[in-house]
Amino acid sequence: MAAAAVNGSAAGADAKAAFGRIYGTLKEELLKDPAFEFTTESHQWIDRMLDYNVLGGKLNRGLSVVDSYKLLKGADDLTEEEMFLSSTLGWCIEWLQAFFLVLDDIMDDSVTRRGQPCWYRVPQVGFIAVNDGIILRNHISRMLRLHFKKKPYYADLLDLFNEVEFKTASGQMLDLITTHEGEKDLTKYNIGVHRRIVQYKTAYYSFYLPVACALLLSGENLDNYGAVENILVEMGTYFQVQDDYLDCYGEPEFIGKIGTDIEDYKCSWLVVQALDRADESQKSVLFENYGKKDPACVEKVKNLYKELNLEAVFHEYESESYKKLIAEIEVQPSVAVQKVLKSFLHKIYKRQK
Ligand code: DMA
Ligand code: MG
Ligand code: MG
Ligand code: MG
Repeated sequence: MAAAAVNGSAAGADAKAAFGRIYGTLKEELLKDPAFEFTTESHQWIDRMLDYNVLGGKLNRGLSVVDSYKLLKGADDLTEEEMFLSSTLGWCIEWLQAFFLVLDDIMDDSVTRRGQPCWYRVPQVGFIAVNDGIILRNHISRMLRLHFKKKPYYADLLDLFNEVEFKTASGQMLDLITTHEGEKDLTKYNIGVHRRIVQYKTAYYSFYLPVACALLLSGENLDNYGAVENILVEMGTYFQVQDDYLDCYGEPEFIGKIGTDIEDYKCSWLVVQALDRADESQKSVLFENYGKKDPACVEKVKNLYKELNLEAVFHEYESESYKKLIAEIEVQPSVAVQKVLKSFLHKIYKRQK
């Protein structure tokens, strides 16, 4: 591949556009996969399914691979090949996210995602969404094989994606089994339970994975980056607390999804904070109304959150987490690594969606 430099000084929008063009290439390759004789119909199904589920998000995770790689290299200018490979890994993470979200929305009984109906709610999709999720996951292996098989770090890359996928699925299991119907017991919810769920279901794939991909691409050995992993897992925990907060306080039109945590009896950061602060009569309001579909019950829970001033509790948590993370980042020996971590943190600090 020609080593023409991509203009790295271009603004964020340009970087996003360049990243977006690589999606087109990857999709085309997957669609002409020689392993299958696609009929026109199946071709169109995959094409539409990919556009519907892989696109439309913020692309934070995917773009972070490219940004992190640039910072580790210490140069804004990437060769065409470096740009292509880092973007491909970024898109693999976006595919992984699409795979988890398609299935998460079924399990959470969600209605909208990224401003449109959840994929399984689209007429003629329904349970086919389960298999589409599996196809999305399998596409990752195919993209990695096509573009990285000859690389010395290929085995590490496969191992990384496998490990992170396992952690995420385990986190999803923890998230789902704590809400078991018939065993509803709010007293089992506490900050330790919440922490374990969110680290596994969100932090590894959303934060550790993008940086780990950039490190492997830079020829690094991940065994030497345990401290970086810990910081990224902390950052991911903070990110999921924001997600829990937005589930209740975000505007659905703006965040693109309608919250379901109260209805679903989730071990959300908000309910954990409420339990910590509620007196006996407030606790009984929670016990009676949490985890019910009835909008009047949901409203009572939200009113209680207001009474307990959870918005202020969240804002306090937000600035405290930021300060703690910055302090941990600043003791990292490598300035390039510090830059990678700070850049990621600044993408999410005080996010509104
Ligand atoms: C999402 O947790 C975790 C994964 C692995 C998709 P969630 O159900 O709170 O996410 P969302 O609020 O986006 O449905
Ligand atoms: Mg969900
Ligand atoms: Mg979920
Ligand atoms: Mg959520």
